[in-house]
Amino acid sequence: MSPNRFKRHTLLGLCMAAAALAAPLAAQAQEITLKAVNAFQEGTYYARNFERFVKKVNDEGKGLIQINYIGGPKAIPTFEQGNALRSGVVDMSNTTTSFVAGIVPEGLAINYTNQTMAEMRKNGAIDYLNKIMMEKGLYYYARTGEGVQYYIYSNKRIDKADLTGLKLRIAPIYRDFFQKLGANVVQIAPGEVYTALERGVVDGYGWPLTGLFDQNWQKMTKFRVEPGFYNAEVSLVVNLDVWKKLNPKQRELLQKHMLELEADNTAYWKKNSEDEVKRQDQAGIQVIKFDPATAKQYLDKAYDSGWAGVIKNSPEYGPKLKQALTK
Ligand code: 173
Repeated sequence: MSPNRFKRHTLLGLCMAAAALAAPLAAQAQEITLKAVNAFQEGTYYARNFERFVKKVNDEGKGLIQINYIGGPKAIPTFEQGNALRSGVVDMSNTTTSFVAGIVPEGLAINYTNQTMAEMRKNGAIDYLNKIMMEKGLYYYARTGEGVQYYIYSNKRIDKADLTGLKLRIAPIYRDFFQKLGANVVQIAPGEVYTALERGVVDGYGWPLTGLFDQNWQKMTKFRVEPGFYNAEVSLVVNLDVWKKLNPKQRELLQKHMLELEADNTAYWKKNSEDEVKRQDQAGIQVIKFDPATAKQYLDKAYDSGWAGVIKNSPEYGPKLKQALTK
Protein backbone atom coordinates (compact mmCIF):
# COMPACT_ATOMS: atom_id res chain seq x y z
CA MET A 1 0.00 0.00 0.00
CA SER A 2 1.35 3.40 -0.89
CA PRO A 3 1.57 5.83 2.00
CA ASN A 4 -1.11 7.87 0.30
CA ARG A 5 -3.54 4.99 0.05
CA PHE A 6 -2.88 4.13 3.66
CA LYS A 7 -3.71 7.65 4.67
CA ARG A 8 -6.88 7.58 2.66
CA HIS A 9 -8.00 4.32 4.24
CA THR A 10 -7.26 5.52 7.71
CA LEU A 11 -9.10 8.74 7.09
CA LEU A 12 -12.08 6.91 5.67
CA GLY A 13 -12.09 4.59 8.65
CA LEU A 14 -11.90 7.48 11.04
CA CYS A 15 -14.73 9.24 9.27
CA MET A 16 -16.87 6.13 9.43
CA ALA A 17 -16.13 5.66 13.09
CA ALA A 18 -16.95 9.29 13.76
CA ALA A 19 -20.18 8.96 11.79
CA ALA A 20 -21.11 5.84 13.75
CA LEU A 21 -20.51 7.70 17.00
CA ALA A 22 -22.34 10.77 15.83
CA ALA A 23 -25.44 8.92 14.65
CA PRO A 24 -26.97 8.26 18.06
CA LEU A 25 -26.04 11.77 19.13
CA ALA A 26 -27.84 13.22 16.13
CA ALA A 27 -30.87 11.08 16.88
CA GLN A 28 -30.86 12.32 20.44
CA ALA A 29 -30.55 15.92 19.34
CA GLN A 30 -33.82 15.45 17.44
CA GLU A 31 -35.66 14.72 20.66
CA ILE A 32 -36.27 17.55 23.05
CA THR A 33 -37.60 17.15 26.56
CA LEU A 34 -39.69 19.99 27.91
CA LYS A 35 -39.86 20.32 31.65
CA ALA A 36 -43.43 21.22 32.53
CA VAL A 37 -45.18 22.32 35.67
CA ASN A 38 -48.83 22.85 36.56
CA ALA A 39 -50.23 25.89 38.35
CA PHE A 40 -53.16 23.72 39.45
CA GLN A 41 -52.84 20.75 41.76
CA GLU A 42 -52.36 17.46 39.96
CA GLY A 43 -55.58 15.69 39.06
CA THR A 44 -57.87 18.66 39.72
CA TYR A 45 -60.29 19.98 37.11
CA TYR A 46 -58.05 22.59 35.47
CA ALA A 47 -55.09 20.22 35.52
CA ARG A 48 -56.80 17.42 33.65
CA ASN A 49 -56.87 18.74 30.10
CA PHE A 50 -53.17 19.40 30.40
CA GLU A 51 -52.47 15.98 31.86
CA ARG A 52 -54.25 14.33 28.92
CA PHE A 53 -52.20 16.51 26.56
CA VAL A 54 -48.93 15.42 28.21
CA LYS A 55 -49.85 11.78 27.79
CA LYS A 56 -50.77 12.24 24.13
CA VAL A 57 -47.62 14.18 23.28
CA ASN A 58 -45.45 11.64 25.05
CA ASP A 59 -47.09 8.77 23.17
CA GLU A 60 -46.90 10.41 19.77
CA GLY A 61 -43.73 12.35 20.23
CA LYS A 62 -41.22 9.56 20.81
CA GLY A 63 -37.88 10.54 19.29
CA LEU A 64 -39.17 14.07 18.71
CA ILE A 65 -40.55 15.70 21.81
CA GLN A 66 -41.23 14.53 25.33
CA ILE A 67 -42.76 16.36 28.25
CA ASN A 68 -41.35 15.81 31.68
CA TYR A 69 -44.24 16.79 33.95
CA ILE A 70 -42.65 17.61 37.29
CA GLY A 71 -45.92 18.32 39.13
CA GLY A 72 -48.10 21.08 40.46
CA PRO A 73 -47.73 23.98 42.90
CA LYS A 74 -45.75 21.81 45.32
CA ALA A 75 -42.97 21.69 42.73
CA ILE A 76 -43.21 25.46 42.09
CA PRO A 77 -45.85 27.68 43.75
CA THR A 78 -48.64 28.85 41.42
CA PHE A 79 -47.74 32.52 41.36
CA GLU A 80 -44.01 31.83 40.94
CA GLN A 81 -44.37 29.72 37.82
CA GLY A 82 -44.29 32.73 35.48
CA ASN A 83 -40.83 33.72 36.69
CA ALA A 84 -39.68 30.10 36.65
CA LEU A 85 -40.73 29.96 33.01
CA ARG A 86 -39.05 33.19 32.16
CA SER A 87 -35.77 32.25 33.73
CA GLY A 88 -35.83 28.79 32.16
CA VAL A 89 -36.17 26.79 35.41
CA VAL A 90 -39.09 25.16 33.58
CA ASP A 91 -40.01 25.18 29.89
CA MET A 92 -43.80 24.99 30.01
CA SER A 93 -46.54 25.76 32.49
CA ASN A 94 -50.23 24.94 32.54
CA THR A 95 -51.31 28.26 33.90
CA THR A 96 -53.59 31.21 33.20
CA THR A 97 -52.98 34.74 31.99
CA SER A 98 -54.26 35.63 35.45
CA PHE A 99 -51.40 33.81 37.20
CA VAL A 100 -48.72 35.37 34.97
CA ALA A 101 -50.24 38.86 35.10
CA GLY A 102 -47.34 40.02 37.28
CA ILE A 103 -45.16 39.67 34.18
CA VAL A 104 -47.66 40.30 31.38
CA PRO A 105 -50.63 42.30 32.75
CA GLU A 106 -51.90 42.66 29.17
CA GLY A 107 -52.78 38.96 29.11
CA LEU A 108 -55.83 39.61 31.30
CA ALA A 109 -57.40 41.19 28.24
CA ILE A 110 -58.36 37.84 26.76
CA ASN A 111 -60.58 37.20 29.78
CA TYR A 112 -62.36 40.51 29.35
CA THR A 113 -63.50 39.86 25.78
CA ASN A 114 -66.44 37.99 24.32
CA GLN A 115 -64.35 36.81 21.40
CA THR A 116 -63.61 33.10 21.24
CA MET A 117 -60.11 31.73 20.98
CA ALA A 118 -60.76 30.73 17.36
CA GLU A 119 -61.79 34.29 16.53
CA MET A 120 -58.76 35.73 18.29
CA ARG A 121 -56.44 33.34 16.42
CA LYS A 122 -58.01 34.50 13.17
CA ASN A 123 -58.18 38.24 13.76
CA GLY A 124 -54.60 38.50 14.98
CA ALA A 125 -55.33 39.25 18.66
CA ILE A 126 -53.33 36.25 19.86
CA ASP A 127 -50.41 37.20 17.61
CA TYR A 128 -50.56 40.65 19.11
CA LEU A 129 -50.66 39.27 22.64
CA ASN A 130 -47.72 37.07 21.74
CA LYS A 131 -45.73 40.02 20.52
CA ILE A 132 -46.20 41.47 24.01
CA MET A 133 -45.49 38.18 25.76
CA MET A 134 -42.37 37.57 23.70
CA GLU A 135 -40.92 40.85 24.91
CA LYS A 136 -41.09 39.27 28.35
CA GLY A 137 -39.54 35.97 27.27
CA LEU A 138 -42.81 34.03 27.21
CA TYR A 139 -44.85 32.44 24.44
CA TYR A 140 -48.61 31.80 24.58
CA TYR A 141 -48.78 28.36 23.05
CA ALA A 142 -52.29 26.99 23.54
CA ARG A 143 -55.49 27.58 25.41
CA THR A 144 -56.54 24.59 27.47
CA GLY A 145 -59.91 25.88 28.49
CA GLU A 146 -62.61 28.36 27.56
CA GLY A 147 -66.38 28.63 27.53
CA VAL A 148 -67.31 29.27 31.15
CA GLN A 149 -67.54 32.44 33.17
CA TYR A 150 -66.25 33.46 36.56
CA TYR A 151 -68.47 33.95 39.61
CA ILE A 152 -68.37 35.30 43.11
CA TYR A 153 -68.92 32.56 45.68
CA SER A 154 -69.72 33.77 49.15
CA ASN A 155 -70.68 32.66 52.60
CA LYS A 156 -72.45 35.91 53.30
CA ARG A 157 -75.63 36.92 51.56
CA ILE A 158 -75.08 39.58 48.89
CA ASP A 159 -78.05 41.53 47.57
CA LYS A 160 -76.55 44.51 45.84
CA ALA A 161 -73.56 45.40 43.69
CA ASP A 162 -71.78 46.74 46.75
CA LEU A 163 -69.49 44.42 48.66
CA THR A 164 -68.23 46.82 51.29
CA GLY A 165 -66.97 44.85 54.26
CA LEU A 166 -66.67 41.54 52.42
CA LYS A 167 -63.29 39.79 52.27
CA LEU A 168 -62.75 38.01 48.99
CA ARG A 169 -60.06 35.73 47.69
CA ILE A 170 -58.73 36.89 44.35
CA ALA A 171 -56.34 36.12 41.54
CA PRO A 172 -55.23 39.13 39.45
CA ILE A 173 -58.15 38.80 37.08
CA TYR A 174 -60.70 39.88 39.73
CA ARG A 175 -58.69 42.48 41.61
CA ASP A 176 -59.96 45.70 40.07
CA PHE A 177 -63.57 44.56 39.83
CA PHE A 178 -63.89 43.33 43.42
CA GLN A 179 -62.17 46.42 44.74
CA LYS A 180 -64.49 48.57 42.69
CA LEU A 181 -67.38 46.78 44.42
CA GLY A 182 -65.85 47.80 47.75
CA ALA A 183 -64.54 44.38 48.83
CA ASN A 184 -61.26 43.75 50.63
CA VAL A 185 -59.21 41.41 48.51
CA VAL A 186 -56.53 38.84 49.29
CA GLN A 187 -54.61 37.06 46.55
CA ILE A 188 -54.55 33.34 47.31
CA ALA A 189 -53.37 30.44 45.14
CA PRO A 190 -56.06 27.82 44.41
CA GLY A 191 -54.35 25.23 46.61
CA GLU A 192 -54.78 27.44 49.68
CA VAL A 193 -58.37 28.61 49.21
CA TYR A 194 -59.95 25.84 51.28
CA THR A 195 -57.88 26.64 54.36
CA ALA A 196 -58.48 30.37 53.91
CA LEU A 197 -62.24 29.75 53.92
CA GLU A 198 -62.00 27.37 56.85
CA ARG A 199 -60.10 29.89 58.92
CA GLY A 200 -62.32 32.79 57.92
CA VAL A 201 -59.45 34.65 56.26
CA VAL A 202 -61.95 35.30 53.48
CA ASP A 203 -65.76 35.24 53.23
CA GLY A 204 -65.74 34.09 49.65
CA TYR A 205 -63.79 33.88 46.45
CA GLY A 206 -63.73 34.45 42.72
CA TRP A 207 -63.57 31.28 40.61
CA PRO A 208 -64.95 29.93 37.34
CA LEU A 209 -68.16 27.93 37.34
CA THR A 210 -66.41 24.56 37.40
CA GLY A 211 -63.82 22.87 39.56
CA LEU A 212 -65.11 23.41 43.11
CA PHE A 213 -65.63 19.80 44.01
CA ASP A 214 -62.15 18.31 43.55
CA GLN A 215 -60.98 20.74 46.15
CA ASN A 216 -63.98 20.30 48.43
CA TRP A 217 -64.85 23.97 48.33
CA GLN A 218 -68.57 23.14 48.22
CA LYS A 219 -68.27 22.37 51.93
CA MET A 220 -67.16 25.92 52.56
CA THR A 221 -69.53 27.68 50.13
CA LYS A 222 -73.10 28.91 50.71
CA PHE A 223 -73.87 31.13 47.72
CA ARG A 224 -73.00 31.62 44.05
CA VAL A 225 -73.76 35.08 42.69
CA GLU A 226 -75.38 35.31 39.25
CA PRO A 227 -74.64 36.58 36.66
CA GLY A 228 -71.21 35.26 35.85
CA PHE A 229 -68.74 37.61 34.21
CA TYR A 230 -65.73 37.49 31.84
CA ASN A 231 -64.54 34.48 29.92
CA ALA A 232 -62.42 31.98 31.85
CA GLU A 233 -59.06 31.03 30.42
CA VAL A 234 -56.44 28.36 31.12
CA SER A 235 -53.39 28.09 28.92
CA LEU A 236 -50.03 26.52 28.23
CA VAL A 237 -47.28 29.09 28.28
CA VAL A 238 -43.77 28.25 27.07
CA ASN A 239 -40.34 29.77 27.65
CA LEU A 240 -39.59 31.79 24.50
CA ASP A 241 -36.01 30.54 23.96
CA VAL A 242 -37.26 26.97 24.11
CA TRP A 243 -40.07 27.76 21.70
CA LYS A 244 -37.61 29.28 19.22
CA LYS A 245 -35.28 26.32 19.51
CA LEU A 246 -37.87 23.77 18.35
CA ASN A 247 -37.26 22.31 14.92
CA PRO A 248 -40.02 22.28 12.27
CA LYS A 249 -41.11 18.71 13.07
CA GLN A 250 -41.36 19.42 16.78
CA ARG A 251 -43.38 22.55 16.11
CA GLU A 252 -45.63 20.69 13.73
CA LEU A 253 -46.47 18.17 16.42
CA LEU A 254 -47.16 20.89 18.97
CA GLN A 255 -49.22 22.80 16.43
CA LYS A 256 -51.38 19.75 15.87
CA HIS A 257 -51.96 19.35 19.59
CA MET A 258 -52.70 23.03 19.99
CA LEU A 259 -55.45 22.74 17.39
CA GLU A 260 -56.83 19.62 19.05
CA LEU A 261 -56.86 21.24 22.46
CA GLU A 262 -58.51 24.41 21.27
CA ALA A 263 -61.09 22.58 19.18
CA ASP A 264 -62.20 20.37 22.08
CA ASN A 265 -62.20 23.01 24.77
CA THR A 266 -65.50 24.72 24.49
CA ALA A 267 -67.67 21.64 24.11
CA TYR A 268 -65.88 19.94 26.99
CA TRP A 269 -66.26 22.84 29.40
CA LYS A 270 -69.87 23.50 28.38
CA LYS A 271 -70.85 19.93 29.06
CA ASN A 272 -69.13 20.02 32.42
CA SER A 273 -70.81 23.28 33.33
CA GLU A 274 -74.30 21.86 32.99
CA ASP A 275 -73.36 19.04 35.37
CA GLU A 276 -71.67 21.47 37.70
CA VAL A 277 -74.75 23.68 38.11
CA LYS A 278 -76.78 20.64 39.20
CA ARG A 279 -74.05 19.41 41.44
CA GLN A 280 -73.64 22.76 43.21
CA ASP A 281 -77.40 22.89 43.65
CA GLN A 282 -77.46 19.39 45.16
CA ALA A 283 -74.58 20.33 47.46
CA GLY A 284 -76.78 23.13 48.83
CA ILE A 285 -75.04 26.08 47.19
CA GLN A 286 -77.78 28.68 46.75
CA VAL A 287 -77.91 31.01 43.78
CA ILE A 288 -78.19 34.72 44.43
CA LYS A 289 -79.60 36.15 41.23
CA PHE A 290 -79.44 39.88 40.77
CA ASP A 291 -82.41 41.65 39.21
CA PRO A 292 -81.72 42.95 35.69
CA ALA A 293 -80.85 46.51 36.76
CA THR A 294 -78.41 45.33 39.45
CA ALA A 295 -76.97 42.75 37.07
CA LYS A 296 -76.31 45.44 34.51
CA GLN A 297 -74.61 47.65 37.05
CA TYR A 298 -72.54 44.68 38.25
CA LEU A 299 -71.44 43.66 34.74
CA ASP A 300 -70.67 47.23 33.68
CA LYS A 301 -68.41 47.51 36.71
CA ALA A 302 -66.79 44.17 35.90
CA TYR A 303 -65.81 45.11 32.37
CA ASP A 304 -65.07 48.78 32.96
CA SER A 305 -62.78 48.08 35.90
CA GLY A 306 -61.10 45.10 34.19
CA TRP A 307 -60.21 47.12 31.11
CA ALA A 308 -59.24 50.16 33.15
CA GLY A 309 -56.75 47.92 34.97
CA VAL A 310 -55.23 46.65 31.72
CA ILE A 311 -54.86 50.20 30.43
CA LYS A 312 -53.41 51.48 33.70
CA ASN A 313 -50.82 48.69 33.75
CA SER A 314 -50.04 48.99 30.07
CA PRO A 315 -50.62 52.48 28.67
CA GLU A 316 -48.85 51.39 25.50
CA TYR A 317 -50.71 48.20 24.59
CA GLY A 318 -53.82 48.34 26.79
CA PRO A 319 -55.87 50.75 24.63
CA LYS A 320 -55.06 48.80 21.47
CA LEU A 321 -56.07 45.52 23.08
CA LYS A 322 -59.33 47.04 24.28
CA GLN A 323 -60.09 48.36 20.86
CA ALA A 324 -59.37 45.03 19.17
CA LEU A 325 -61.17 42.90 21.73
CA THR A 326 -64.34 44.84 22.51
CA LYS A 327 -65.59 45.16 18.97
O1 173 B 1 -57.50 31.48 40.36
C1 173 B 1 -58.40 31.95 39.68
O2 173 B 1 -59.50 32.27 40.13
C2 173 B 1 -58.16 32.09 38.26
O3 173 B 1 -57.67 33.09 37.81
C3 173 B 1 -58.56 30.96 37.39
C4 173 B 1 -58.56 31.12 36.01
C5 173 B 1 -58.94 30.05 35.22
C6 173 B 1 -59.30 28.84 35.79
C7 173 B 1 -59.28 28.69 37.15
C8 173 B 1 -58.91 29.75 37.96
